Amino acid sequence: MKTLWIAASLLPLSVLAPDARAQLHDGDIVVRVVRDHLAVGAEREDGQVDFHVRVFGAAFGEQFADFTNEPGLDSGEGALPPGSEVGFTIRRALRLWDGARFPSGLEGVPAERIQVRLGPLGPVATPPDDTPVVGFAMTVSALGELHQHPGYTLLAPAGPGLYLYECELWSSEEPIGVSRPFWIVFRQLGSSEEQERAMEWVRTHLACPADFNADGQVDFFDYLDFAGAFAAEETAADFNADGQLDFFDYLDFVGAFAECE
Ligand SMILES: [Ca+2]
Ligand SMILES: [Ca+2]
Repeated sequence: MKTLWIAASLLPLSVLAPDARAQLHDGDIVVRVVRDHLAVGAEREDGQVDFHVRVFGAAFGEQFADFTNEPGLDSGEGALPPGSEVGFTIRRALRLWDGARFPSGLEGVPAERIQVRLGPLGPVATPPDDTPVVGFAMTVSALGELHQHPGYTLLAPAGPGLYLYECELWSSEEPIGVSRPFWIVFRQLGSSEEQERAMEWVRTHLACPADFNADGQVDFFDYLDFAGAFAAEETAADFNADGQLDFFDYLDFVGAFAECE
């Protein structure tokens, strides 16, 4: 059963499945199985899912002070094994935007932490240092859908600024691997223009799509892995995610590689 499910997810269509089957919710993080691992992305206007999107934004205080339950996680129906669980791991401490970057060292860690809970699940909080914190698991419906909005609370002193939260998703189904890291830039007061700048910085510096082997570095090994996947006509080499494997994918990869290296 598990094997069959994974096998079905290996079909090229699953990468680019048009979402006739799903009512995805605007702005949510889309969760799917791509090949043999979880993947996150965002729905495009044409209804396909762009798995290069790994940076998301949210603002505290739109309904309650220091709180937001956006962005949610949304898979659409039939995207995940029914009855399985999807959980998250917070990969590191928060970082505070300094106007030009999110410092990687611990000097960039603010006094604030973000607490995550969903009804009776949690709470868990971002760590004070870069020791990962395993969060809670959420159950996939009998229809194979996960749609949840965990609540995020910015803890005292809850000062203004842009906070970088880094996490990954895992599945209770063993053959399904962990997602690549993804990021949420939370805004406490301040301007959405500055938030967009911060998100762009994360896209360029932390979430480069040319990091093909997802080890956080963009180097020649990514090129080798991409070239190998391309030669083997693997779905992952459909770099511009248009459902075709062609020279444009190669060009796009080389372009992204040059941009991030
Ligand atoms: Ca890499
Ligand atoms: Ca393509």
